[in-house]
Amino acid sequence: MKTFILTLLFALLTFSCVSNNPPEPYGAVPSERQLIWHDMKYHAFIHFGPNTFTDIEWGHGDESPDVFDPTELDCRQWAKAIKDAGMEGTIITAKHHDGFCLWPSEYSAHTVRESQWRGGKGDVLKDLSDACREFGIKFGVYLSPWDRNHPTYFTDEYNTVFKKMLEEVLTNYGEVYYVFFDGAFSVGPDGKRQEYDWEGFSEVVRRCQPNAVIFSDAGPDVRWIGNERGYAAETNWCTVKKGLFYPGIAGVNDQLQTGHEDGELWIPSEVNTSIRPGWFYHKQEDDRVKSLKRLIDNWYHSVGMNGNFLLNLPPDTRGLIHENDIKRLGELKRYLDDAFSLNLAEKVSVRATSTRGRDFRANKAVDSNPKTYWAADDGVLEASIELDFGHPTEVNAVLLQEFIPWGQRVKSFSIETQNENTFTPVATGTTIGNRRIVKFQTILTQKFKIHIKAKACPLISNIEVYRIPEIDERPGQQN
Ligand code: FUL
Repeated sequence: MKTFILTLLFALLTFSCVSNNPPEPYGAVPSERQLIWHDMKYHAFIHFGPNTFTDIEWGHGDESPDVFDPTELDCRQWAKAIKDAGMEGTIITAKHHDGFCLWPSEYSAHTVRESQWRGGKGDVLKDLSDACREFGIKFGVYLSPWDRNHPTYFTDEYNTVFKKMLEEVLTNYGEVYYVFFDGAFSVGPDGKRQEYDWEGFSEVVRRCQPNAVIFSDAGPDVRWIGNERGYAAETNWCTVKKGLFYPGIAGVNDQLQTGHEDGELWIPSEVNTSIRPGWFYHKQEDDRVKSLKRLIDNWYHSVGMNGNFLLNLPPDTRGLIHENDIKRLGELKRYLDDAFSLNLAEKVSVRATSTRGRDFRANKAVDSNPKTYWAADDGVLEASIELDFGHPTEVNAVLLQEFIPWGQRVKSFSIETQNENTFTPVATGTTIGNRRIVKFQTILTQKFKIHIKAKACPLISNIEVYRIPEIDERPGQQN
């Protein structure tokens, strides 16, 4: 997906020159590490552990470590599959709710060291982090604070144990880009709940891996999208209100979906789902890998709706990603390569109803995102950008990006085709944020315009236009 922004900016420069200063940031803005995450689109989740072998989803923590015994474990096969799929990173369940550690932790007796696998000498995190480096993908970890095995769980001491485990994982395997804290928990027999030291957990991550983003239901860097089906909502703000969300929160899934228009914190959404019905591998699901149509739908409802797509690929009892899953990943990759191969906006001429006087470049505060962008003048909350292809052209999808380092501003937009002086809407939407892909019925048109309404002068860093292959758009089918 190449940007046509320079063409756009030059065209805009000739149009009007009102203000020469860059716009002020508006509201909450992303941190440097969040911007790096925003620049990704698609990454792999790996659920692997005793559950893979006991054929259940939530282990009880009392399973023998010996059940963990992959016969052909090959993390290079995972890394290759992930790389070939076009994914940019992977996050592995270093410790799921059963407490079993995929590395030989000094702070647990329920680990790979106690298993028969490789005579107790194996370390899955070592194999995977090495393979990630070899294949050029980022390495991330999932740790469940909920631990159904550890003898100190339900005591204060457990927080210290968990922080020590975190330190091991975050110092022994090189660069870690992502730490995923699961929100699931249990209540003890006496109604007791473990009080987690969330601040202390974050402090360890910041100290050991300052560039890693921290995920939980509530952030602090990335929030859960509120469902596990892989669907963001039409309206998706990166901003959320202070003091409302916390890890393990229930009953606010609709607000996790949409975020809050006037939220004071920048906590964008991760859209996660599994390629199969379960998070862990189950043989009986070998023929229930999600259909290509469903995965395409998830793609547009995550990457195309201001989120990133975190797709789970559970390795099987051999310790390999199953052939059926790899085949489907390849089909999705081919679809995406084909759909986004030709950006029809590269050669358009562009006009806007309001423009500041120069092509602003991100300053030092946003070095990782040195994009140019178009901005309407201060106080202009409604503006149109008109595109002219020069000849009738078939189009059915538009990709829009706001320049988010200065905040999320657009509240709504419409895409309208122009015939003489009449504009006919072909699609409408609400938020844009980091990335919004809008699909509509294929139209033949020479000109169209994007009409935007925003909370502060809009900043757009990219517009791309495509004629993508038609797909059945019914969302939410099970397979
Ligand atoms: C949930 C867990 O309970 C599931 O097992 C899975 O790990 C999913 C991603 O998060 O909270």
